[in-house]
Amino acid sequence: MDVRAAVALEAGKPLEITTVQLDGPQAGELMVEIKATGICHTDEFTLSGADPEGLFPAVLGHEGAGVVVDVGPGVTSVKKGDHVIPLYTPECRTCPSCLSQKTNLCTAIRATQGQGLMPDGSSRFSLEGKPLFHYMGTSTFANYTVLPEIAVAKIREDAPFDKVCYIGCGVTTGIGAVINTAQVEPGAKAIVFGLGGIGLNVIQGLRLVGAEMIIGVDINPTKKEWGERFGMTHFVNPNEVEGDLVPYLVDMTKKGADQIGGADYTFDCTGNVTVMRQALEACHRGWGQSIIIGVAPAGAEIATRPFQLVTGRVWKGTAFGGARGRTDVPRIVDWYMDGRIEIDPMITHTMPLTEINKGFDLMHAGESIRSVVMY
Ligand code: NAD
Ligand code: AHE
Ligand code: ZN
Repeated sequence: MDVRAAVALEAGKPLEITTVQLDGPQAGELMVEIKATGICHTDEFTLSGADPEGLFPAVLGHEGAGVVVDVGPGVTSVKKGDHVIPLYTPECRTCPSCLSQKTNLCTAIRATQGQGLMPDGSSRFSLEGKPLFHYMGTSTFANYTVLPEIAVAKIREDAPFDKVCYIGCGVTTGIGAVINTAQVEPGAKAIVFGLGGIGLNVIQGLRLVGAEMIIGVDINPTKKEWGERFGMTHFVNPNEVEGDLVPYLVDMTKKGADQIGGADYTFDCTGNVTVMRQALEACHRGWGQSIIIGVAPAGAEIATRPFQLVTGRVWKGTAFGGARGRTDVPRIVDWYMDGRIEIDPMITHTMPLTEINKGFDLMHAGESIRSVVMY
């Protein structure tokens, strides 16, 4: 069938809004009418050519919400009419990773997903007879997409698509990094580097768990007001700090008898490897944990003196906030619907698919927190 899509024809070029062809769902798959999709920095990372796994031409997008319109043979957990959020981290519940209960990184379909293909090794999307690659197993920059059954979370029907699509990546990643990955305790001191669509959700996660000190760090001064809106207690613009940033941050966290200083938890939400080092080194000696959320370009590597780890600092990473999508995403939707977490103010811009490139321009200019395309 014909569907409308924003196609990434090649790296570094704006998306092309056009009609593409989508084949129906095969066994174990379903078709979803996407009602809304957020634009995450990771879409821009891949479109820019910085992603070592990036494939072109492809239908990008991984932060969607929509309605199941067709199911293939053997699909049992969802039916036509169900409201769903696509999952770039699926949850099969049977692979060794899912069964380990130690990770959310389901491995059931990761190999084909990384090749831009459905689990049977083929693509459902094509343009003028030539296959287009899927992206992160979701391809939400199309008004219809096909997904494996294990890659959707069924959600309640009263949840607004144009808001809960953000739970498909940004909200879950930020809040999950706090709750699942770092397991931050009440009273903790935390530093969040990068106050964009992810960092602000880390901040609201820290507020949710009762962190006492929440320092936000961003080179964009407009982010001070944004951070404070969600619970940040202190703001630091590295460009306004005289001398090294790390000792400055460590000093801020010194309190009472503890004159060593350093945060209990730090979060990198920039994807910049220099910032990742600062985040680790701003942790408290003996126990501070630094969580890497940002994704870094092909070829980039992190570095620090091993002494930083010898003296008890811990470097950890997180994908999708450690969330098991089919289990956790419906609960996060409930938290939003019950008013426990905020989403609406972070969605600063909405646009039709025809204007999706404007969403990328707003991100580049640092003017948006989240842009959402409404189909
Ligand atoms: P964004 O563009 O909305 O925000 C990035 C923020 O970082 C901006 O406010 C920017 O001003 C700030 N920044 C840039 N350089 C900085 C520096 N040197 N020091 C301090 N602040 C700086 O991006 P986003 O959507 O919030 O995504 C953030 C990162 O997280 C990206 O790398 C994205 O690809 C990644 N991400 C990872 C996951 C995951 O599962 N691990 C999920 C979603 C996004
Ligand atoms: N393909 C990149 C890495 C991209 C990456 O790490 N993606 C995150 C999600 S970012 C969402 O906005 C992720 O889920 N990672 C786990 C995985 O299995 O991809 C690269 O560097 O190769
Ligand atoms: Zn994302």
